[in-house]
Amino acid sequence: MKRKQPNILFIMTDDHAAHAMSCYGSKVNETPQMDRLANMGARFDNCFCTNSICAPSRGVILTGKNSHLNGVKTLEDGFDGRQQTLPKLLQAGGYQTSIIGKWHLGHGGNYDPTGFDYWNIFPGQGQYINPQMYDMGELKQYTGYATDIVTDLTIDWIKNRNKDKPFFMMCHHKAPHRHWVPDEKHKDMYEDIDIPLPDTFNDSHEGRSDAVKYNLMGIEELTEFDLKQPFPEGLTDAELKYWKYQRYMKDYLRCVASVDDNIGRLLDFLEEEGLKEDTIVVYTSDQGFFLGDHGWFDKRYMLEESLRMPFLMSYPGVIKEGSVITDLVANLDFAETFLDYAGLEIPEDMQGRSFKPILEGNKPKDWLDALYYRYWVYEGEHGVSPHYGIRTLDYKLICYLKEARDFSGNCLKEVEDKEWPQWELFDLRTDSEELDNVYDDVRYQDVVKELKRRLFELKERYQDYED
Ligand SMILES: [Ca+2]
Repeated sequence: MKRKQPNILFIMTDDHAAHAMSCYGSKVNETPQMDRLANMGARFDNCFCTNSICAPSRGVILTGKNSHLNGVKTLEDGFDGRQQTLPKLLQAGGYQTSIIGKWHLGHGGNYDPTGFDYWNIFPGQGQYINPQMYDMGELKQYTGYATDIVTDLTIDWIKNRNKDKPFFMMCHHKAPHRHWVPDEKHKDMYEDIDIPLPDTFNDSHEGRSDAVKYNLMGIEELTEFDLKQPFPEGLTDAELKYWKYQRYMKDYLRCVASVDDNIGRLLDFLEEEGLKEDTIVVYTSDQGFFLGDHGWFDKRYMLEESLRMPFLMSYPGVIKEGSVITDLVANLDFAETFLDYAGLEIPEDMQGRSFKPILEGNKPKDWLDALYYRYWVYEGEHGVSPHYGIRTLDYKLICYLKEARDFSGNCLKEVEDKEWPQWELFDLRTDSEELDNVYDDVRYQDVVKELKRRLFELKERYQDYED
C-alpha cells in the first residue's frame, strides 16, 4: 500500500545540458545512473525554462510564476522569501521540507530560504573544493568535493527525518557550473580521447540577428582561468579554438560524471532505506548550456541547447517505466505538478499547470502547446541582448529587443548603430539546429503573423506588460 503523499526528492544541477546525457542521445559522454533513472520512469523531451539563467529559473521553480512576478528577472535580483512558495505550501500540507546545496537567490534578511524545515546552502555560486555552507544561517567549512558533500548531507537528512511525515528535499548541486573543477576521481577521464565537435561548432550565423552574431560567449572567449592551463603557443586561431573546446568540454563532462555517480548513490540509498516505492525522484538542471554549439559556451539565448531542461521523473508503480513525454512542459509547471502529486490545492495565482495527467496518459485537451520565454538581462556578462519569444512544437519566433551591453554598461561596438528590434523565425520541423532564419521568407509570412498574435496573447496571459 502506497503512502498517500509521496516523498519528493528533487535533484537539480546547474547548467547541465540534456545533450550531455546518454538517455538524451549524447554524442560526448555516458551517464549510466541518469539513464537508470530515465528507465525507472519518464523522460521529458520538450521541457523548457522560461528564462535561461540560474537564479531566475530557481525563482520560477519555487513559485510557479514567471520572473517578472516572482521578482527574480536577472542574477542581481534577490528572491523575497515572504512570498508564496512551493516548500511553504508543502509544509502547510504535512510535508517536512529541506534544501541542501546551491540556492543562489541571495542571503540574509528576506533572502534566506523560507518554507524549509532545514536548509544548508552555498554562499552565492559556492565552491567545488572544500566549500563553505550556511547551515541554517551559520557559516560552516566543509572538506571534500561539493557534489559528494551535497549528496552526503542529503542522505543524512533523509536518514534522520521524521518518519511520520513525507519529505520534500531539494538536492541542488553546484556542478557542472563554470569554472568546471573536476574531483580527483574523474580528473583523468577523457585524457586520451578527443571529444567530438557539435555540428554547429563553426556556425557562421549568416542571415541571423546581430544579437546572435555578436556576443561575449564564443569558445574563443574562454580564459586561462576557465581552462586552468596556459594556452599553448604557436597555434592558428582555429587550432586554439579546438584546443579550448577540448579543455572546456573535458572538465565539464568530468563534473557531470561525478553528478552521475552521486545520483547512483542516492538511488541505491532509497532502495536500501525501503523508500523507493514511496518516493518521486526528479533529475533536472536549472537550464541547458551551449557545449560548443553555434561556437559558444554558456546559456541565456532562447535557442534549443540553452532553452531545454533535462527532466527525468520516476515514481515506481505510478509513472510507467521508460515513458517518453513529448508534450511541451516548463519549469513554470513543476510546483503545480508536485502539489498535485501531494494531493494539495494548486493556488489560482500560479501560472503553470500540473502535468500529472499527462504522465497518467490523460493529457488535457486544452493543454498549452506554446512556451513564452523572456530573458531580461540588459547589462551583463556575455553581452546577450534582452529578448522574448514563443516556442511551439513546430516553430520558434524570437524578438531581440535592443543592443547588448557588457558588465560595465558599454554597448558592444559591433551593434551600437543597429536597428532594433530584430526578429528570428525557425521552422523546427526542418531546421532543428536553428541555422536558417526564415523570418523574412515570403512563404512564412502567415506563420509570422499567427505566431506574433500568439506571442502577445501569451504576454497578456502571464501579465508581462513591459515592452
Ligand atoms: Ca544555471
